[in-house]
Amino acid sequence: MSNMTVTVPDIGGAEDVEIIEINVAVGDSVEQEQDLLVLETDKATMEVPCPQAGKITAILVKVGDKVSEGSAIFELETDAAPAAEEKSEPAVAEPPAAAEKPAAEEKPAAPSASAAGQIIELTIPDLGGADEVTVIEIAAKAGDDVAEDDSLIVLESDKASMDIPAPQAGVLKEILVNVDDKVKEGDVYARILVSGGAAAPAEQAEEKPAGAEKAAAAPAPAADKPAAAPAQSNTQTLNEVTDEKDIHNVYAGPSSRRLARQLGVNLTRVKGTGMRGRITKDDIRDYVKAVVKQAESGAVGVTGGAGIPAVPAVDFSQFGDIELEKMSKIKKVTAANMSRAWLNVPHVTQFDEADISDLDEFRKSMKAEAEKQGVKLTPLPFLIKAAAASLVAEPSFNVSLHHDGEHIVHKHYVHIGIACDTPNGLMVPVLRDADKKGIYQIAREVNELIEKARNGKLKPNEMQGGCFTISSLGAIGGTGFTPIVNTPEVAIMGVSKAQIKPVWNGKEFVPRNMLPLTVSYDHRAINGADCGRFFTHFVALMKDVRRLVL
Ligand code: CAO
Repeated sequence: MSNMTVTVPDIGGAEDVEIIEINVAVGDSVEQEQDLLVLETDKATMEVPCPQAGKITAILVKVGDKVSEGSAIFELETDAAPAAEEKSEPAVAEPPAAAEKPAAEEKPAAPSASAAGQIIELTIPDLGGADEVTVIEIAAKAGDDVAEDDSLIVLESDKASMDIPAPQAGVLKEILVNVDDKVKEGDVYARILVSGGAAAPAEQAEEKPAGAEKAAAAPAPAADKPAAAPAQSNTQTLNEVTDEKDIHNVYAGPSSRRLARQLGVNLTRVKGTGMRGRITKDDIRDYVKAVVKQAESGAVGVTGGAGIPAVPAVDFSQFGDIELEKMSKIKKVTAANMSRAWLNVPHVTQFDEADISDLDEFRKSMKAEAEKQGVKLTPLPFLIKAAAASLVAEPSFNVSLHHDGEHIVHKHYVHIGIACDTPNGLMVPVLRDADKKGIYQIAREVNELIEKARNGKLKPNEMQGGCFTISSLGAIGGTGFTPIVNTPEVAIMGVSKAQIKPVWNGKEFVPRNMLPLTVSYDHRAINGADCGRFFTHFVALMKDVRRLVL
């Protein structure tokens, strides 16, 4: 049994490096090479491993302390004979695997003043002895204006992650590596058009036009062999991160951690979308945007319902095999819109059926003619036309709530949204002035909008300004559903599959083609009687489309 003082190993010459995590407590039994604490510089995180197995008897530092090579950090009781105590010194001084030297922490030297206006190649700096490392994040793209020190790419070895910063401000011309690429010191990873003229050792970043063999925007050479930390997976799935105390398990690079600190973001609450769930700077920004948006929507007069408890995170892998699929942007936006509408709008859904026997007969009789004109005549254009006419007849439906919560916005235009199922998710293109258009024109324009939606070609203005949405699952099936109001609209129609049903005509049951319909509305803006009038009018138009021309 002997005691030894564990000191900070060679960290590549970095001074006053901050302790960001302490992973052990007094009394803990530790293995050789187990992570004891994590250091972080501006550009790199480093794990400091235990030089040999034993028991922690004292922790001599705390999170936030600044340390350098040789700083005492722990007292360790080991099983080794006292004589071995001397041996413990080299174990620390020559750690088996302390964090890789934070090569990127040493700022890559800026190109020479004469490089201003020139395109230079940026190379992977000294990796502190690591042969090859993986590119795990591309933090900028061609065309970006980057400031000096902005992170361009992030590299990761088994033991450490490193931001590779821009040596000087400029316009990024090209990134020559991809995520997952393996790189080594000296590899060219980007080309940058230097904007400033800050003087710096010219040899650090030679100008390409000058015919340099190899640009070297590398940081100062690492004098020492890096210490590598013990192997430890930093992989952290979202579901595992549930508590503040998990902060040291959060998988994020130094620049992300720094940004989180600057913005006061608790990283355990941020979902990582990078490789293996790594939290990127964009994830932090998205998190902040979402929080701000949520806070703002809660402050608007017509909304409410704050303080809804979050659904607890679940690690589904404990129940069986799973795989994570990244949601498309559209699906994420839809999810946010749906939650917002569901939480803010007091919904009422009314049900009815329209007898479309005559309409369907007429439609089918016109199909061939329509096709000659390049128009696909489904029930949808008739539904749109009838909805537009009903909005004109019942203007109480053609409104929105003003965000001040004190006004109703009456619309003197009739634009109809069409919920459209696309490979990327649900989109709602908007047909403008539907009340002023004939069935063929509506059919043609709607088909164009649907095609654009499915090809991802819709422009933002083609998805804006709707007064009322029609969501048709008629081609798929079902007898009815309760659609969610597409805010800031106040009503939406759900169309299900038409079926021949026996209908009592006063004397006998006759087979009629009945179309099941629902209308969900925002009860703050619309009352049941308004909906009754609107819906009855709509159903009457569908039963006898001749009324549409009246
Ligand atoms: N009852 C019976 N048949 C119907 C019908 C209905 N209500 N609606 C459409 N059909 C028929 C059409 O007539 C067509 O058959 P024919 O070619 O023989 O005439 C066939 O079904 C296919 O129609 P379609 O789907 O190509 O075209 P559409 O105009 O009916 O619908 C669109 C277009 C964009 C609304 C639809 O394709 C779609 O994406 N719907 C999904 C909407 C959605 O996901 N909503 C979200 C639900 S939650 O709010």
